[in-house]
Parts: sequence; structure tokens; C-alpha cells
Amino acid sequence: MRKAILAALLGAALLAGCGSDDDMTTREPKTNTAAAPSAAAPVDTIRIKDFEFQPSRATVTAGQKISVPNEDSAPHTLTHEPTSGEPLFDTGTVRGEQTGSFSAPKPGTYNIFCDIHPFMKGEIEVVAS
Ligand SMILES: [Cu+2]
Repeated sequence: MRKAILAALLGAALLAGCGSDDDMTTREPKTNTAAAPSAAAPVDTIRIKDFEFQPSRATVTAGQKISVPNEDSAPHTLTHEPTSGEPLFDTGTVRGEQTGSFSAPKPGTYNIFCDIHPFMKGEIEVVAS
């Protein structure tokens, strides 16, 4: 009984396989489209230049030490801007032409800003290592 069902299923599969050459061709672009959007590659450096974080939306890896070169002459910070509570990471003040750093926290999306120039804003996406 079981074999008969298997044979029937197999037969159906073979039949479907034979008739679907055209279908396969039309389906292929769909597969490619689904695979295309992927997260930006993680970076280990977020620069500050012209009073902007570059990139302003950075992807980093959890636990990774991220370098923050300040290419302006003015001091800046790269500081987590939490919705409540204390910041989870902060470079502290990075003087002009100096480089600060911070450790990327656990995976999630974090708003960042400059504590000295609060109009400087950005976002960090932390992905699992
Ligand atoms: Cu600043």
C-alpha cells in the first residue's frame, strides 16, 4: 500500500518535472531578486569628517573594536543615544586629528550622536559575529 502511494507520488513528480521547463525559466529571475537584498558588509571604522559620521548608517559586528578617526580639527564624540538609561557605548571626547574607539554591543540597532554637537546623528546596526 505504501509503495503504491510512493509510486503515485513519484509519477506525479516526474510528470510535473517534464512539463515545467518553461515554468523553471520564468521562475529563475524571482529567485535572483529574493537573494539580492543583503545587509551592508560590516565595517571596523566609522570616521568623523565635516561634522558627519561616515557612514552615517554603519553595520558592525558585535564585540568588535570600532575605530573612530576624527578628521576634523574640532573635537567630537561618537556616543550611543539610548531611548532611556545610560549610553551603552561612547568614545568619549576625540580631539581633532585623533582616533577614538568603542566596542560594538550586542546585536541590534542603535542611534548615535556627538555629545558636543548633538545635531550630528547616525545609526549603527550591530550584527552577530
Ligand atoms: Cu561633534
